[in-house]
Amino acid sequence: MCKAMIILPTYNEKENISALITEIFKVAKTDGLSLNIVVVDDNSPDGTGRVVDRLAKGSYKNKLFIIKRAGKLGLGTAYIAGFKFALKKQYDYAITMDADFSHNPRYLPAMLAKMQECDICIGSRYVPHGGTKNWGLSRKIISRGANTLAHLMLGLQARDCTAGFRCYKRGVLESLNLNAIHSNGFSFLMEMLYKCQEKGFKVGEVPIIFEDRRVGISKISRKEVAKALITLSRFTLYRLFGGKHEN
Ligand SMILES: Nc1nc2c(ncn2[C@@H]2O[C@H](COP(=O)(O)OP(=O)(O)OP(=O)(O)O)[C@@H](O)[C@H]2O)c(=O)[nH]1
Ligand SMILES: [Mg+2]
Repeated sequence: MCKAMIILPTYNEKENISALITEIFKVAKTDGLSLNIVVVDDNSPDGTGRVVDRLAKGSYKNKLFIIKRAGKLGLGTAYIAGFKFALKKQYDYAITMDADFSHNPRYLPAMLAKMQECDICIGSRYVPHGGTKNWGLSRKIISRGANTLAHLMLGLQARDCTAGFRCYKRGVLESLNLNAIHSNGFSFLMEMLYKCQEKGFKVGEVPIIFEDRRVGISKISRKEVAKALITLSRFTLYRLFGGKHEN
C-alpha cells in the first residue's frame, strides 16, 4: 500500500488542530489508508505547537510529527519543509491541507484513488460538484479572479490553480528544485503548478466543497494578494520573453 504524508502548516490553529488530526486518522482507519501527518508550526503564539507535541508523544506516537520553526516564515516555505521531510522519510505521496477544516479529510480517499491516473491531484472547487460554502462575494471574486489570471497569464490548465489541498507523487517533488521556488505565501501554489505543468506532469482534479474556516482568524492579507499578483506577472514575463529558469 502507498504511504502518504499529510502536511499541515499551522499558525494559530489551536482550536482546530487536534480535532482535525483525529478526523484524518479516523478517515484513514475507515478507508484502510496508510496516512501519517506532519504539522509545520511557526511558533504559533496560541500554543498550537504544544497541543501537537502532546498528541505526538501520546495517542499518535510514530504517526504524527511536528516541525517547529522559529517564527512566521510563510506558507510556501512551510510546505517545502514538509515536502523535504516526506521525501527523507520515503513516503510515496505528500498531501497538503489547510489546518482549519476548509479542506475536509473526507475527500482524502477520492484524492488518493485519483493518484492512479495522475501525478498531482487537486482538491478542486471549480470542477463539476465542487464549490465553496459560506463565502462572501468579495472572496468569491478574488478567488475566481486569481484563477482566471492564472489561466490567461500563466497558461495553467487546472480549473482550480490556487487550491492548497493537493497530493503530489514523490517523483514530482524529487524532480523540482525545491530550493529554487521563489514565492512564499499563497502565490507559491501557482508557482508549483506552473513548474509541474512545465515539466509535463499530469494534473488531476477531484471535486471538493471548500468550507470557510470553523474557528480562528484568516491569514490572507492584502499584502498576500498583492504578492500573488507580482508572482503571476513575473511568470508571465518569463513566458512571453523567455528567461532564466532554475528548474
Ligand atoms: N506554518 C505556517 N502556516 C501558515 C502560515 N500562514 C498560514 N498558515 C496556515 O496555512 C493554512 C492556510 O491559511 P489560512 O489562514 O486558513 O488562509 P486561508 O485558508 O487562505 O484563509 P481563511 O480560511 O479565510 O482563514 C492554515 O492552516 C494556516 O494556519 C505561515 O506563515 N506559516
Ligand atoms: Mg483557511
